Amino acid sequence: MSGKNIMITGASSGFGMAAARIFAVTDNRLILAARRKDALLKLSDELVCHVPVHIAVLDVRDNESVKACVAELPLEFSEIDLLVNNAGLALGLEPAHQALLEDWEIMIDTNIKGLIYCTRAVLPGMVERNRGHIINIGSTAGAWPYPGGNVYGGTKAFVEQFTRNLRTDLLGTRVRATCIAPGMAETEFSNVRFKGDQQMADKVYKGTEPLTAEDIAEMIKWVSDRPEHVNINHIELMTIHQSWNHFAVHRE
Ligand code: NDP
Ligand code: 8X3
Repeated sequence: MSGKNIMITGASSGFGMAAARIFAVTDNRLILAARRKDALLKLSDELVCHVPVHIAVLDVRDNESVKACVAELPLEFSEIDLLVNNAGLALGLEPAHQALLEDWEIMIDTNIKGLIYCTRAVLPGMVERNRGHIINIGSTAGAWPYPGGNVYGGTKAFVEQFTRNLRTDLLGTRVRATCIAPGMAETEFSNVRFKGDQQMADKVYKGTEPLTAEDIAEMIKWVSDRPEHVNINHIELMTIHQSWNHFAVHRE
């Protein structure tokens, strides 16, 4: 099979948009999902001269919208071969005792519940056809703690372990599951985290050469292009400007 039906959530920006561009090649068909209709339309206009594109304006937190989107896909898009569960966000960097509960709820609803809604909507068809691939976007924050990472890191740890558990449930099928865990990458991510404060967002990347959205898109494509009997379980990547820290010690 040459082309694939590829659904990418969070395609209006960052990794998702770069992945849409990299997959806009011969015989693929793209389903691009996000909340911002204008950004999706603009991207669709750019890509539709290369491949068929279906845009899905939806909030992944709304399970009814997710189910309807998948159930009502035009016939040529309806058999999804690859789902890239990428939609997600961090909100705030305050310590746990000061963070806003509402921010925590939004991260849980998006990064965990949204991801499982999309998975649950698409997976039965993949299992029935005995082919398909779910690529979940985790984060280094899911494995490595940092101050203020509290619930964001927790949601990405969920993505990590959920991906492993998916593959164990899928054993005996030819449906693949992968978690890609990037470190810091310059996208709209920090602007969203700091609620529109671009100066704060810029500080995150200042003096470094962060990963780019294209770096992650290339990784998604590479994982997806492996022969069908090869399941990449997990990939973690960072810019060479980032590493782990030593244990922190508080001294009186
Ligand atoms: P961006 O902010 O650039 O993109 C996030 C995308 O998610 C947007 O397209 C946004 O679309 C979409 N999205 C957010 N909430 C929802 C929602 N409720 N429903 C539908 N779509 C939604 O960030 P990145 O590209 O960097 O982030 C993509 C993923 O990668 C996220 O899961 C993030 O946690 C993860 N990640 C990011 C890293 C980084 O440093 N940038 C590193 C590691 C992981 P819209 O607003 O139009 O809905
Ligand atoms: C995004 C990377 O380090 O801001 O997941 O958590 S980080």
